Amino acid sequence: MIEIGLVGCPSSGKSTFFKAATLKDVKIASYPFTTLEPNEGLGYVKVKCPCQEIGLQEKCKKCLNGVRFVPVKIWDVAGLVPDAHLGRGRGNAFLDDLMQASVLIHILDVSGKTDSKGNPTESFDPSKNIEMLEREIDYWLFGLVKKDWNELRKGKKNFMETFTKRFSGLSIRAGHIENALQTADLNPDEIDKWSEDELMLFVSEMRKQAKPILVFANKIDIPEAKENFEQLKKRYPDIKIIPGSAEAELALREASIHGMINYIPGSSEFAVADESKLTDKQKKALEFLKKFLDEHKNTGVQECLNTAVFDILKMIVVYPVEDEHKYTDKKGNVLPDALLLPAGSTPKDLAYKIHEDIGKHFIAAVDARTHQQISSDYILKNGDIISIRSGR
Ligand SMILES: Nc1nc2c(ncn2[C@@H]2O[C@H](COP(=O)(O)OP(=O)(O)OP(=O)(O)O)[C@@H](O)[C@H]2O)c(=O)[nH]1
Ligand SMILES: [Mg+2]
Repeated sequence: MIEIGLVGCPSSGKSTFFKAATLKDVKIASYPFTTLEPNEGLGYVKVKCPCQEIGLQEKCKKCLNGVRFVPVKIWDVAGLVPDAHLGRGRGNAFLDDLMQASVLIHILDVSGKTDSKGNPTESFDPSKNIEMLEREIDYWLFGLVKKDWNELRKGKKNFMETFTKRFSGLSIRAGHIENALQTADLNPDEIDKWSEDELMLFVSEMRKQAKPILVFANKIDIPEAKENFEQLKKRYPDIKIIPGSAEAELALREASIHGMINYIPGSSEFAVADESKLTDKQKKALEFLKKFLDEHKNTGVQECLNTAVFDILKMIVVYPVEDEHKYTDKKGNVLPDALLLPAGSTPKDLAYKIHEDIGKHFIAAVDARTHQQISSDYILKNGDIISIRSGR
């Protein structure tokens, strides 16, 4: 399953984002280091279910009016502060917990009302935290790389072998390491001549490759946040920055669970179920949320998850079925599964994703829309509905 890590300074709203996305009951508070142990939960990316297009909307039990939610794993950890690599705050060792994630969402408080340590302040420049966070992650990786450095310099270990092994649990693969070497223009055979700065450059490139970071400009509901967000966009044109409010998404999701409103995560509107049952306080809160959505279109939380998975990781959704005529599994469930696969995947990759045995005994694949057999090197498209024939 795709794993997404939430990182950021204390009190930036990581747990609020996590709770809004997963509905797991985690602690949220305005003091730094509310979260110490990592929280792990299921969130969802939102896609259009193909059931409508194939005329099976009535029979599809897996979507909400044509909106399908595909699960992803989300991690929420302790806050990262400047000089965490020197042991400040909670240090950076907890990054181990979320580094299986293949993409990171930096939850950044853009209101300017908390500093890098999560303490209340006024007019703090949030851009300071963007580079700080990258630097602290780099220092953490640098610490791991240094464990092998001496032996590598003495030629006692093989570079690729050592690092692919050291980083295998962190979702950093050989391709990431090779690309980092190339971008940094460094030759592993000359590692004995690398300076510490060059080693850091390699680490930083590896982080960019293996742990791309998307920024969620949180607390946009606070008036000062808008100006800060505009400044950030100008200053970092190459970084994807999505504005929003985790608190607004959480309030909408909770109101929805309690039956007060009908709200589909990521929507720009909601409908009040029964106005006569609302207290004055609830009415006021819902008015605030309506105004927020009118102004900002959405809360940004769903957009962040979708951007991370589809724009940054470049995944596609494929629907495996057993009966390509009825678009069902053996039990008759319409479009029973929606699987996330990297763009460029083939039917055989899909077979392996369904089950190792199905992959091993793969015979052929059929495109359920056309009923045509597709070749084993066919590149799957987003939204494909595929039946795999296997000799298992
Ligand atoms: N105004 C506003 N406040 C928010 C928003 N999101 C979170 N907060 C508040 O920010 C404070 C910190 O939220 P948390 O979710 O606990 O922050 P965290 O990043 O998990 O903090 P640590 O676990 O201490 O690192 C809480 O008081 C939240 O209610 C938002 O979108 N708008
Ligand atoms: Mg927290």
